[in-house]
Amino acid sequence: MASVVCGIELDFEIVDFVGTSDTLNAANPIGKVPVLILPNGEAVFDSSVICEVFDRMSGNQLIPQTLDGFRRIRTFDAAVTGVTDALALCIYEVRYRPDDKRHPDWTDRQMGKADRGLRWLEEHLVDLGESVGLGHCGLAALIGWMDLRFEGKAAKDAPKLVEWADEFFSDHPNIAAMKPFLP
Ligand SMILES: N[C@@H](CCC(=O)N[C@@H](CS)C(=O)NCC(=O)O)C(=O)O
Repeated sequence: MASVVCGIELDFEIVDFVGTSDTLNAANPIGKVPVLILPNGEAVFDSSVICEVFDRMSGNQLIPQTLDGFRRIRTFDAAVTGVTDALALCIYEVRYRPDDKRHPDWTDRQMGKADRGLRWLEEHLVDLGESVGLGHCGLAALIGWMDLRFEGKAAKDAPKLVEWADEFFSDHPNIAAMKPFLP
């Protein structure tokens, strides 16, 4: 989504991050997606770093450069990332741990972080401002991903965010085309 905003064309390669992928681990030792491979073959990883690279490549199309704008959007994005990370940990608890090793209190703790983060995002939607940038892309990606992995949760717990995303995707079909999907 951020690449679309910045007018940067990418070739996409789908890799399996659930199992062990030598291709992914060679590009990112942490074994996580996304990874950006530059024309010179260098790898850039962690979505926040990739977005900062896009931002610089595009003359700051993604991140405001005023102190106040920077603080506002980076903090908004940190909340999006925090919700995503907490929900991902809930998925991993089920995906990677056998039944008898699961710890519901720990999962509840992560879900509490996600729920507080979603409420915070609803209260701070105004921080996004008019110009489409990092905060819009992060939130749109989060809601798109929740649709896949936590069907119905966003509509129940964060209806304002879903309303915002519906309008955003309908206003920006080129960004909507980049919504998360299951291969
Ligand atoms: N902080 C990283 C998180 C990326 C992340 O957690 N990606 C997940 C997929 S949504 C992943 O690759 N998980 C595989 C794993 O944790 O082994 C980022 O924003 O790039």
